[in-house]
Amino acid sequence: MKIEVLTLFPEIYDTLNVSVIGRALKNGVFEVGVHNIRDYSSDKHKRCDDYPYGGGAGMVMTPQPLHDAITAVDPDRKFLRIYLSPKGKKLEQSVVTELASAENIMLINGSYEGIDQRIIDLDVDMELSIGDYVLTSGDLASLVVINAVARYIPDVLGSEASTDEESFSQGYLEYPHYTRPPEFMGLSVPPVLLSGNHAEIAKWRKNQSEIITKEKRPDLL
Ligand code: 4F9
Repeated sequence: MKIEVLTLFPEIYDTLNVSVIGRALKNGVFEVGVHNIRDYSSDKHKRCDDYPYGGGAGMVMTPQPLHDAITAVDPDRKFLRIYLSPKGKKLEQSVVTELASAENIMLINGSYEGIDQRIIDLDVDMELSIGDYVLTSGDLASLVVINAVARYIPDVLGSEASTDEESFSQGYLEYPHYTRPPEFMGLSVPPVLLSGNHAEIAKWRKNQSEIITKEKRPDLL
């Protein structure tokens, strides 16, 4: 998979070079290209924002640098072009797995009050929100999308890790985990997990998933 990111703050994406995602990028398991929208501004001061028509607070990103960046990076419209916005479709695990099946994804990041609507009308395939709150730019949302999607690319997670028993994968929250020691600060590991009886362990985990989901997220049931 190739992900192209358009942003005014390319340094934010330096954090992609650490941990699980950093290892996958270093190994070429997938690719992320980061492009500075400012480089495409034809303004003599490289400006990318201007006052909103109709008045009001804040600035709006002008269409020219965005349109030129988008069409330079994706001249043949091979990318699923996503604009990160609180007005978008809400990101959830089912959307993540859908996106993971795309070959090419472009993440377009607005700053300030947002981008000129004509860019959304002309150049964007999908608006995506990571939740009902406002950020200073779409970039942290893009990092969330990259991280969540990358986990479904083969070879990103080590062979020990799996996406099919975790929270949301079967419509339930995941069961609790324990490791050594068997007793910590007076709290014991549930004995069934030490029993070696795999059928009983599976039954306990399924039951725990149901109890926890009912208690914490009844909306999922
Ligand atoms: C994007 C918020 C996606 C939530 C973009 C300001 C945003 C956002 N999900 N906030 N710009």
